[in-house]
Amino acid sequence: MYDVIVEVSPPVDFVDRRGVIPDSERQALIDIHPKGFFIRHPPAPHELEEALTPESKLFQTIHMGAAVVDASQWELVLDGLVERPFSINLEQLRQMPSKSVTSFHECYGSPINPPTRNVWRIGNVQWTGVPLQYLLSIARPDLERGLFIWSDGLDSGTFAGVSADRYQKDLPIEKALSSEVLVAYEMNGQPLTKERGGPVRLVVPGWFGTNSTKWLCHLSVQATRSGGPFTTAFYNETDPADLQGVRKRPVWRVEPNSMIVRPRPEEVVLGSQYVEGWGRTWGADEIVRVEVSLDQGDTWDEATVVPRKQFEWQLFSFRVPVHRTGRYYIQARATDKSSARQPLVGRRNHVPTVQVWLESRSA
Ligand SMILES: Nc1nc2c(c(=O)[nH]1)N[C@H]1C(S)=C(S)[C@@H](COP(=O)(O)O)O[C@H]1N2
Ligand SMILES: [Mo]
Repeated sequence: MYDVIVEVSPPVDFVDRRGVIPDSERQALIDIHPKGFFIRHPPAPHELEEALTPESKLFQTIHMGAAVVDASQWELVLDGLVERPFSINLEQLRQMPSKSVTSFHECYGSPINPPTRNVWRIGNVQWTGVPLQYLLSIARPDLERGLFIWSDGLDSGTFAGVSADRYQKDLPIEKALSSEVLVAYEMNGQPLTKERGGPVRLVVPGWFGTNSTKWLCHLSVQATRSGGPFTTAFYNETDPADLQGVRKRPVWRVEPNSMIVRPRPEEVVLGSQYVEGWGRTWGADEIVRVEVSLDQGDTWDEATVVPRKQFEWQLFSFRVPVHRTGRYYIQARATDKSSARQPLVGRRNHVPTVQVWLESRSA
């Protein structure tokens, strides 16, 4: 069930956290600036052409304000239901075995609105840092009782009328122990900026961005889910599998999704035999199939999908024969390896539509 925990000896200079003052790691916080909710929207899908999204085109989501952190004071505490609680500084973290994971990065969107509108807060980047699995192998969690790992950010403030002394999320220990989850200090080969959650953030590939705690300072193995607002009041949604619409589930795994990059919306496509294009598709599980429709879902043609490496978004391309010129509505629908498929309407991940005009070349 879990990836194997190998025995790792703690470097001698680790601070043993037993008996250390609670929350002392929060002293690395200098300020919250600017305060309050902040979204930087990504450009439209047809402008997200790069395989690896540059920093300038990657969205940002900040609930309570951006933490200004003194990197020289920064500490990461790992405690809770573990045999060897410890803390490390930035230098010690950087000396540990690191790895890079390329992953799509997607924001769930507003945790307050119902998830029916397609929101375009998506990108694909490379993260570098220490596998959380490695840090846990030093701390040695009690896997009988420790079912979750809580992560704290240094930020505090108010979001949607709710005050919180920290941004706190939780992950089931199975996900925390899978090899892709990183305690990251670089994105696209550059140190994390303040707005990205620097100096250090959690990265949870395959799961919604909300789980990737920025300005990380504390990880704690716990028996239950976290009781903070970002795991209770916000970021639980109605489970679409419950026909009564009652059961809730945490906003964790990303459902299959796709975007059409080419043609562009309202593009006039020349030629009278094919509609060609490409896009990106992603989800918690690898996407194994993308179908394209030009007739609002009556018929679907197979697109070609590039197999996934790590957790990156996947390229799909299509060339659908047509028999007339005029207006077309292009839709793309992704299916993942567990047969989960994008719905046509009514969910945040419902199929995108791009309208184009086909004109014969001689026109
Ligand atoms: N500490 C902290 N971590 C956070 C947030 C936050 O407000 N505070 N926002 C979360 C949300 S909802 C998303 S989508 C991602 C966004 O990461 P980015 O701004 O680097 O794109 O960070 C997550 N981690
Ligand atoms: Mo988000």
